[in-house]
Amino acid sequence: MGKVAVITGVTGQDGSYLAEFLCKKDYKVIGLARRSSVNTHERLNKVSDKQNFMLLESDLTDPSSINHIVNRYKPDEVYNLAAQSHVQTSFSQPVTTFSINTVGVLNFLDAIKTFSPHTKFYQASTSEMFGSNFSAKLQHDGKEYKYQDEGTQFAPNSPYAVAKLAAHQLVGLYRKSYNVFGACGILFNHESERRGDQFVTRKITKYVGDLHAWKKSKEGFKGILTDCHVDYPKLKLGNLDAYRDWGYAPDYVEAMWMILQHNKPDDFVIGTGETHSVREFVQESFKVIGIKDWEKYVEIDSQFYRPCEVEFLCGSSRKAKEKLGWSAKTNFESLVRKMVQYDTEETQSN
Ligand code: NAP
Ligand code: G4F
Repeated sequence: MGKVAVITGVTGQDGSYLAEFLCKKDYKVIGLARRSSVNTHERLNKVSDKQNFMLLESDLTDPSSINHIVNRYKPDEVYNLAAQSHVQTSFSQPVTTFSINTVGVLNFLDAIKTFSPHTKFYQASTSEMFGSNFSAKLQHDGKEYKYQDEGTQFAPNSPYAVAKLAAHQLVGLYRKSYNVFGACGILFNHESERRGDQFVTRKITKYVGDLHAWKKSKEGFKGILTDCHVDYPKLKLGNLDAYRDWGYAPDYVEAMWMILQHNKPDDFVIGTGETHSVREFVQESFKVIGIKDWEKYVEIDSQFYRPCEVEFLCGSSRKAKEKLGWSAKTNFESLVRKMVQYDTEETQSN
């Protein structure tokens, strides 16, 4: 058996892909999940019966459970992916968000310092920490290219981002003060067939999948959907003009692993370098099922606007490419197609 890795947030999108990735690399994988009154393990179908996968109950906000796990298993690597990860929720639940996203990280860092100083720690930092800031350079065609990289100043615009920035800086502090191998991946938005449906991409692709099924079930359906008559509930969205750099989650969990294999603890921006608006995501999703006049199906609803927005994100991963050999493999169009196709399929097995 290879190294021992602990994954917090293993029931989430990234945690489940990372568990599969590390199991294939012959790690002994210990996934941590908090107690729930309902089953939250549906994303773990592909690893739950693997001999080298084990699921333990633990809540990130409870130091005794974290101390126990770090002390008992003394893992080679910890991937801290657990979080209250929904930005809008952080405005209505700021204290919970801080408790999980900052204090939870501190619980782990301190446990490593005290019980297992050799353990390498990966922290799931986020492009949200940049808030409204970006860097810019002039391209050959005279146009300005706006991006964020490791040199861009942080200016968080939500309780979520402030909490994540505090955690990011705590990792740096434990690295500097106690020599803990703590590294952060500053990941830009990454999506997949397993993305939670509160996030805008999956909300859109699930709607498009359901609409497609409804259209198909209608009498006389012949294939391409050009019907202009809409008598189906509308898709309610907030700000369509925000730009995000959307990548594919399985590509990104590989970057997490590469970050911990680097010869020193460091921070890396992980993104595709391409940015699209929410509007473009909607348009592209409807295009997959043959609908051009998508506006007919979409309604703007102010409840999905945030008190403070991040308008533009586009990650330059030059450092990750040079030092880790990582770059995104999946482009925007392929990502949207994968998600829509999954949500239009009757048998879903991803
Ligand atoms: P996700 O699907 O929302 O998963 C979050 C995970 O955290 C879930 O397994 C959740 O468990 C767990 N969790 C929440 N509170 C917990 C607690 N108190 N104790 C233990 N576990 C807890 O998020 P994701 O998209 O996979 O993202 C993974 C990490 O990367 C997060 O830290 C997120 O903030 C960060 N990030 C994500 C992106 C992105 O675009 N996906 C970009 C940058 C950074 P339950 O199943 O019980 O809810
Ligand atoms: O899908 P979102 O909720 O993702 P957001 O806020 O960018 O956060 C995600 O990515 C971060 C990395 O940058 C992660 F750290 C974080 O954990 C999470 O994974 O919203 C994307 C954009 C926003 O501008 C939002 O205002 O879509 C806009 N939007 C418009 N209508 C909507 C909606 N967002 C949601 N969730 N729901 C809507 O109806």
